[in-house]
Amino acid sequence: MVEKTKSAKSCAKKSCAKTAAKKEKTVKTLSKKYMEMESKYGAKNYHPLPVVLEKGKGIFVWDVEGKKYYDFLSSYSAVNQGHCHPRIVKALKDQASKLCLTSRAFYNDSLCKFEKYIHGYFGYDRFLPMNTGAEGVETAIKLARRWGAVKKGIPNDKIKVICCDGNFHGRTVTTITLSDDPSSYDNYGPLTPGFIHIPYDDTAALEKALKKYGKEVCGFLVEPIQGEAGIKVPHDGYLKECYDLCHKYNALLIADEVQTGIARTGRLLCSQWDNIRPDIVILGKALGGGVLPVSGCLADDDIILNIKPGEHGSTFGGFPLAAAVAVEALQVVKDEKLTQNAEKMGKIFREEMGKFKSPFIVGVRGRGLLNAVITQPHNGKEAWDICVEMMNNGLLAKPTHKHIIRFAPPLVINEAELRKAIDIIKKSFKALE
Ligand code: IF1
Repeated sequence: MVEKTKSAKSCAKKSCAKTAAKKEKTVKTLSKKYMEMESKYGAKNYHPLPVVLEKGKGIFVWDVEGKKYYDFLSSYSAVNQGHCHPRIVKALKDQASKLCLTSRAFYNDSLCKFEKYIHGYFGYDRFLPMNTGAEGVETAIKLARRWGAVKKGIPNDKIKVICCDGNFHGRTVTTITLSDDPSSYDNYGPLTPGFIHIPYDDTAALEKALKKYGKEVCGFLVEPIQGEAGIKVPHDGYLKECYDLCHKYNALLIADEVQTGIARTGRLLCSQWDNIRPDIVILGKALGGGVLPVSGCLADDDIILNIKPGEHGSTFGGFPLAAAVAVEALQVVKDEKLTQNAEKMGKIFREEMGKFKSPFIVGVRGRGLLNAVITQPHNGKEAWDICVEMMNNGLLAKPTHKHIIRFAPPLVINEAELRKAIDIIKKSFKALE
């Protein structure tokens, strides 16, 4: 009997191991199928983490095998309100059942309400709606250049915009011209003239450039915190110093708040940390509530009214569906106090990760819920390996510039969820030590 039980047991153990292996194999099969499909038919302009997502709700996403993950990327701050927010999805469905698209050849009853709402929300005279963040940046550059030509009297072929090393403003030919990362601009042919590069977080460099080129400078384009560069938080007062310098030399301060805006850093706009009101504010990402690309520029009349009818636009810019979604996306930020929550949760994240000792970690930085852990290779492992380990443990994040891991969950995360996520992060670092 004993013998039999033993063999029965070992057989049971073997079969359950086989089932587990089979399940493991099955578990991988569906993901593998989709990844191979993309590998066969898709352009190869990305290198995603090996996870295939099919559902999102709040701070969580699920892969095609039903595994649940904390989303700590939030589609690079486009999902601040959480995945598939019920109110935002409802606004989308309700509008979609009425009227989706009219072009700007005609008026509609959705865009005007959005324009009035966002005027009252941020306190600028007007809003010029576009779709992607890059289009928002392009629009801001055109607004500033037009203002420079018409209001400052800069000769058309002399107009200049100052921008910062380490920036990320998009992937169009002009926005890659702003980049100092060859992988962004190399081998794409001639780039757009009229840009001056200076170091980020260096007021003296800005003053020097304005002293030299000031008469031809229409604007200074800057991210209040540099996202792609690795969540680079400038010194306190940097933006205020830049704002004062720009106005001293009659140039516009253009804040790219595509990633830092809409409550992400613990203020409605990151610029508010320095109590300044930029001359042009570029919005995108979370303006679309994580369901649609909605972007655009906020500015006052003396800047925004220099572009006349027919001189700029976009088929989908501010279309009824986007307008309805964006109003609800902004209202959710207010109703659910996401700005305050981002500041509170961000402090907990930086405090906990700041105390955590790991041979991989050389620093933690950020503002609100836009944070990064700066790592160094250890034990032959680096940031990518940590992200794969976190993925296996149920949390998604991705490195930028090889060694910097960005952690940016949806702003709806509560303290209990944040602490559980931090435990997963710590466990993953520990596992690779
Ligand atoms: C990708 C980066 C982040 C932005 C700022 C404009 C745009 C972005 C400050 C353009 C977009 C996105 C692009 C996205 C990954 C992500 C990103 F890694 F590319 F650099 F967030 F840091 N201004 N950033 O961050 O907005 O046209 O994309 O709507 O290209 O995969 P977009």
